[in-house]
Amino acid sequence: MADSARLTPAPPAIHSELGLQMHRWMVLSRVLEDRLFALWKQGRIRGRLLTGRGQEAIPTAAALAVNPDDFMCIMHRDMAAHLIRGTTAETVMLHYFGKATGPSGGRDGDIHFAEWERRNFPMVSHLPDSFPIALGLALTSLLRRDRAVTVAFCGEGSTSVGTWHETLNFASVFRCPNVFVVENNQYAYSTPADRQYRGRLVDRALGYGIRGECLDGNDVMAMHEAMVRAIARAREGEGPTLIEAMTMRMDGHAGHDDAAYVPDELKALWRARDPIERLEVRLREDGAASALLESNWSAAREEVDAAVESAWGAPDPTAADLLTRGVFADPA
Ligand SMILES: Cc1ncc(C[n+]2csc(CCOP(=O)(O)OP(=O)(O)O)c2C)c(N)n1
Repeated sequence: MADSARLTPAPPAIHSELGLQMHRWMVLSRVLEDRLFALWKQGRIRGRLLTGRGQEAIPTAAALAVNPDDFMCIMHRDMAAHLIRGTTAETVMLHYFGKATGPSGGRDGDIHFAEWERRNFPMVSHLPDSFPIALGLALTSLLRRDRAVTVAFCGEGSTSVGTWHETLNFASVFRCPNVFVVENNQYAYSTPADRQYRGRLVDRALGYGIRGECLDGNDVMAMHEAMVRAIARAREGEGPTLIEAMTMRMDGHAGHDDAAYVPDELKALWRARDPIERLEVRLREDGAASALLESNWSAAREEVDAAVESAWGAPDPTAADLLTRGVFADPA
C-alpha cells in the first residue's frame, strides 16, 4: 500500500452523510426536550410536558424517509419529526410558552400541536384517533392519485382500541398508501405490555393481510431502511405496512411521572441502547470525526438557547384574541 494511502483516513462510508443528518436531528430533538424539561420544572411551560427522549430514532428515521408532499400524523414522542419537517425550535417554544404567534395562538401549551401547512397533522388526544385520520388522508391521496403517503405513529397501548383495528382493516382492503408505526415502548403510562396484549403486535399484520415488520426502534439506520421500504410499497400501490419499533421511553409518561413502575434493570438495559450514542459509535467506526459530532451538540445548544430567548419575549395573546381569533370563520 502506498504511504499516502496509509496516511489518508478511510473515506466515510457511503451512508455517513445520511448518518450525520440523522445525528444532527436526534441531537436537536434531545437538546430541545432537555431544555423543555428544565423549563417545565421551573413552571415556565403552560401545559404538561411529554417527551420522547430515548425514542428519537423512530421519528427521525420516518421523517427523513418521507417526501415533503407526504403526510405525517405526529404523536407525543415524536419531536424530531416536527423539526425535520420544518417546524423550528423557536415555534416549539412559542407553543409551549403559550404565545400569540405560536401554532395554537396561545390556546394550548401542551403536546397537541403541528403545523398543518407542512402536512403534519396535530396529535389527537384520544388514542389512537390519529389512525382513522391517517386513513382518511391516505384514501384521499388514493382517490386523487397524487402518490402521497401518510405515516402515522402510535404507542403499543393505543393498539387495544377499536379504531386501531378498523383502520388497519380498511387500509388493507382498499390498499391505502399508509405506513402505521407502533412505537412499542413497553409501557402505556404505567401499564406494562403484558397486561395490554398477548403475542406480538407485528403478527396482527398477518390477520389484516398486510406486510408487517418488527425491528429495533433504537437502531436509526435499520429503522430508516424499513421506512424507505414501506413508503415505497405504499407509493407503488402495494398497500399499507405495519411497523413495530421496539424501544423504551427514558422519561415517565409526562413530567410529573417518575416511572417508578419500570424495573431499574429494564431502564438500564435500554439506557445502554441509547439511539444517539449507538449512532455515534457507528459514525466513528465509519470515520466521522468526533469534532463533527460534537459540533452538532454545540450547534443544537445554541439554536435552542436562541429559540428560548426569542420566544420568551414574544407577545402573549390578549383575552379578546383567545376568545375570537381563529374561532369563527371570516364573514366574507
Ligand atoms: C382513548 C384514550 N384513553 C386514555 C388516554 C390517556 N392516555 C394518554 S397517553 C396514554 C398512554 C398511551 O400509551 P401508548 O399508546 O403505549 O403510548 P406511549 O404514551 O407509551 O407512547 C394514556 C392512557 C387517552 N389519551 N385516550
